[in-house]
Amino acid sequence: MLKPLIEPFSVVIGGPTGIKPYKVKLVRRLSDLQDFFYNKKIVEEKLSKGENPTVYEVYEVPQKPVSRHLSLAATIIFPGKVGDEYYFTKGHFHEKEDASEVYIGLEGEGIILMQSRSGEVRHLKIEPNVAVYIPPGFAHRTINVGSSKLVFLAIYPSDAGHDYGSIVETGFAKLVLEREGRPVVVDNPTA
Ligand code: PAN
Ligand code: ZN
Repeated sequence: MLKPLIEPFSVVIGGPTGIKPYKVKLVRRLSDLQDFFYNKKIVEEKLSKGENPTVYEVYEVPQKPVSRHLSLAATIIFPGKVGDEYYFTKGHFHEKEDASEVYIGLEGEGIILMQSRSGEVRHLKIEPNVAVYIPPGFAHRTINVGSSKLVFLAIYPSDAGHDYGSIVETGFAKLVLEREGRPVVVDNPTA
């Protein structure tokens, strides 16, 4: 039987939401990331003073979660740090182990940290005119190491799913910290 046709569509890249139009907006504030930054004391201090800045936003055009579809999402990570640790996304494994992903840099400068289930770590730069391939089996987190917002487009199988729990449990083996005004990738002492 023929599968029903999905209407082709396009989005415009750029502007404050990264893509337009979008279907779903997600906002991640400091309080949502409490379990992810390594210096939990600083997070607690900020939150107790009523500081709860937006760390990143995601604007998605999801499709039905079936394997023949691809979803699009723009992520905007604002510039900032918790102590010396740059703002980042939570990071996740795809629930579907064979799901890969492509990120395309649109604005700003960042680092994508990738880590396999067996602990192998890779990191690559993301910036405008750079596309990064994230192979199956690598958890991925994006870090904004610049002084302006980092914007990138993600294209991924719609049924990939997001496993955040493993990252909370084990943490990434590396942290991206500011040292003398520059980003460095160092071992995570708490992982
Ligand atoms: C991206 C991410 C997005 C936000 O669209 O979901 O950058 O990061 P977290 O999901 O880790 O909060 C992607 O990798 N989708 O699969
Ligand atoms: Zn992903």
